[in-house]
Amino acid sequence: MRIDVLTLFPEMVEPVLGQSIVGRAIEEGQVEVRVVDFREYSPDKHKKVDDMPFGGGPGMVLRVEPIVRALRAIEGYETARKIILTPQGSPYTQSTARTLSGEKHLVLLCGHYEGIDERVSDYFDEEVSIGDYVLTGGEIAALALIDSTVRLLPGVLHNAASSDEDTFSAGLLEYPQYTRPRVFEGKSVPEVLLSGHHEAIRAWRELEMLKRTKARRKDLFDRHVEKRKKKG
Ligand code: 6GU
Repeated sequence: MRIDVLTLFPEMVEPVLGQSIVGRAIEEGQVEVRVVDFREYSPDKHKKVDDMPFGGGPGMVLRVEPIVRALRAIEGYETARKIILTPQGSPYTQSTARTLSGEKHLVLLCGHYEGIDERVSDYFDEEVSIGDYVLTGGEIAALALIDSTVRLLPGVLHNAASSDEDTFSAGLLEYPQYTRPRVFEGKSVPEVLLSGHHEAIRAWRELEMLKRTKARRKDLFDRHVEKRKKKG
């Protein structure tokens, strides 16, 4: 997979990509990420990338020319899946990550300031938001999208079972995990996990997933119950 990130803050993105599982995937060549500072594509001599909104109002708006020029400089941009990161986008979910992990080439545009000139959207396929809160820019959202997508690429998670057991793949939150020591400051690991009784452990974990999901994510719990009803 190839990923191009269009941003005004490359130094917010680049160092993060070198770390952990994504860093290793880049080193191993499973993904190639390029970070492009679209300020370099501003057509004017002051390299201005924003301007006042037509119609008035607070803040500044990202101009269309630097973005479209930077996009057109990306090799193969025509066939890439082109995504704008903005709080105005459709919600990003694990299912979006699964879909994107099947793409050959992604282009991610990080918005900033009050917004992006609406005409930019004609050059992109979709707009995506990572949740109902406002970030100062799309960089952290782009990193979340890259991280969640790259970990699903074949061979990136060396333990293949681990992405199938993900929280949202099953539609439930995960069960609680424990490791050594067996007792810490008087807090014991649940007895069943030490029993070696595989069926009892499986049943306990399933119940914990349901309890936790019901308490924390009633929306996911209700959907899970509906799905089970339909299956009969
Ligand atoms: Cl994609 N961008 C910004 N600026 N804020 C966000 C977001 C994106 N998703 C949630 N909040």
